[in-house]
Amino acid sequence: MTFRKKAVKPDTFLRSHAESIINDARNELKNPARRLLGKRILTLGGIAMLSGCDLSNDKSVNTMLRRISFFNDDVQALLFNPNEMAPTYPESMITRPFPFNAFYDIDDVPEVDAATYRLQVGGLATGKRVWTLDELRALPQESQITRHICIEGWSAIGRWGGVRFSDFLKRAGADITAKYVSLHCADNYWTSIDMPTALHAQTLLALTYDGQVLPPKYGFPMKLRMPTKLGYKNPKHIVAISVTNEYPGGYWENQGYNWFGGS
Ligand SMILES: Nc1nc2c(c(=O)[nH]1)N[C@H]1C(S)=C(S)[C@@H](COP(=O)(O)O)O[C@H]1N2
Ligand SMILES: [Mo]
Repeated sequence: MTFRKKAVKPDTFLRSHAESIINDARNELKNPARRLLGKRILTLGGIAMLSGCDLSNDKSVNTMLRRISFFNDDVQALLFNPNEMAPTYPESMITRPFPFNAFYDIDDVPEVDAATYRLQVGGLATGKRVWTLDELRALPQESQITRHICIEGWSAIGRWGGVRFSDFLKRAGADITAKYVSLHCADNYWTSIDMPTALHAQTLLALTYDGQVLPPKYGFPMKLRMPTKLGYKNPKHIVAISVTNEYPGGYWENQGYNWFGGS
């Protein structure tokens, strides 16, 4: 298996990842009334309760994180709680500048033309199949401040605004009993997600970053923002969405990254 960017050992990932999560946890655990919430914040999948870690110290958090990384996709899917929200943050905690990442350098970010851009909807959907940017902008918008966690060992908090993906899927007449939604990007990157995550209340077709039109480096004209999933599951520059029962894989997933990739 060949990685086009540096492959990071799970250990390295977990160590840096653990640090930010432990910080969140400490703040949450200070207030006993919020203990349960604190636990849920740490789970990245609600598995803390099942793994028997009390999450009161760094060691148990690390143990849990290690266990998460060995869970397979089916178990993760089974444990996914559609009603569990990823933590949100105050504006003061936004990471500035927000990091850029892709399988290429920043100079090679694709330029998508707003006027000719079309989002194609394919597969198991009976509604509108071609969307312009203006049509997407005309849908009800919401915004969220959440943490993006990259498997290469960094995390950052940002603010994204856009259309709730479940809302979009309903408008597109998607068959929400299908297993997968695949997402294809202008740079030929692609990924795919499970339907429960597609329908999660925090899954957003993001058109803005920090109140501005989504800049090219962060995925213009549109990315799928999922705070319940790791960075590589958050595709930028999406040009086509497909609803399907056939496993679509993904750019990094096909090179060994865990498919479920989240909580
Ligand atoms: N189209 C596309 N989307 C992508 C990627 C990519 O290379 N191409 N990289 C993924 C990875 S690994 C990360 S960490 C995030 C980085 O998003 P950011 O540049 O907004 O920080 O984008 C994800 N989505
Ligand atoms: Mo990433």
